[in-house]
Amino acid sequence: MTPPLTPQQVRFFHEEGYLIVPDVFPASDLEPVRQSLHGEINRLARQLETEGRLRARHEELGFDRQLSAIFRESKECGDAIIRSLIGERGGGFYSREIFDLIVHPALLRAIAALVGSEEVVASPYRIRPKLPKFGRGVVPWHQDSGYLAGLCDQHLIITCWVPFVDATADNGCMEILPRTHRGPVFQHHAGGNADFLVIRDQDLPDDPRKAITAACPSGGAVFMTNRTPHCSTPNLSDHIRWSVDLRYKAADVPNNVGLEPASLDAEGNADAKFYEDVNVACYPPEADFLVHSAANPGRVIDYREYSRLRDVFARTRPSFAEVRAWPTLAKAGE
Ligand SMILES: O=C(O)CCC(=O)C(=O)O
Repeated sequence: MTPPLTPQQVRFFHEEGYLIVPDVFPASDLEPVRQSLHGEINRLARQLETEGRLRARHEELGFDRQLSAIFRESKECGDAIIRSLIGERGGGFYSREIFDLIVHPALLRAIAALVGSEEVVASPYRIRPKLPKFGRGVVPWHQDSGYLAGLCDQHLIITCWVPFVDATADNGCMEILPRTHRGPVFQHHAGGNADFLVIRDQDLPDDPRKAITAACPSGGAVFMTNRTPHCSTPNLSDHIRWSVDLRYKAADVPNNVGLEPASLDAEGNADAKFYEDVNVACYPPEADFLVHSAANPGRVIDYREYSRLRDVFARTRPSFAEVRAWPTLAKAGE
């Protein structure tokens, strides 16, 4: 069993705003997730092939290269697959294997130590296939709180970034600006690269040249706070830099655990009470769920309940409070 985080690691996280743990679990524990994503890519590719939009599935290239070949053959098909995996306003692909990763005991032990609570809530995650030389894979400087409701700014929400390949400067791992996470949520702008939010260099709390390169081997994880500025760099390698960023918090941080619409009409509109209640969550459009509680084990969710909940939220029309409105970046010359 992987040893729990040491007090030194926990202290480092709180002082620096991040922690890289190279050996959270054996890299082989990620194989089921890789296979489940690969299976989904093949399913989507087969569908596009049947519709006559894709000539070949390129399955023989394997998980680390197949999507690039699809993209080279048809940008439209590559985009369709990536959109389906990542989701639009959230959602995206989920599977039992991804759920098993979210509730991996070694990860939950680390999260409990970092949030200082044994009751842990998991929040929406994002799958990131960063293709080689793929402009949209480059994520500009931001704090994750930029994407979350302001009421959660002063709470601790952990981003747990798990690579499915060894993440290096060459294939576009993240960069992190240390010791800058105790301040406010800095000025973000909408309309950064690939429409991501961006903190302009002049609005960063420190010189971006002081950033650390957050390389992390497969089997490890990069933990950050929601106010830790970070970005990710281009993939200059010949393979896809797959990763997922999972999110966790202590159970007393605002959340929508246990909330769901009393009813949904044919268009997916929920009752007013649901929207009122759910809008106190850090990210209302997606479900939070309890993943560890010795105090309330009966409320800890299993995969069946998780998939039911995801489907309910996916069918619910987005009548959620504006999570955050940032000004749009001025174009050059404006
Ligand atoms: O995976 C990446 O390249 C960027 C991840 C990121 O920005 C995040 O997890 O907030």
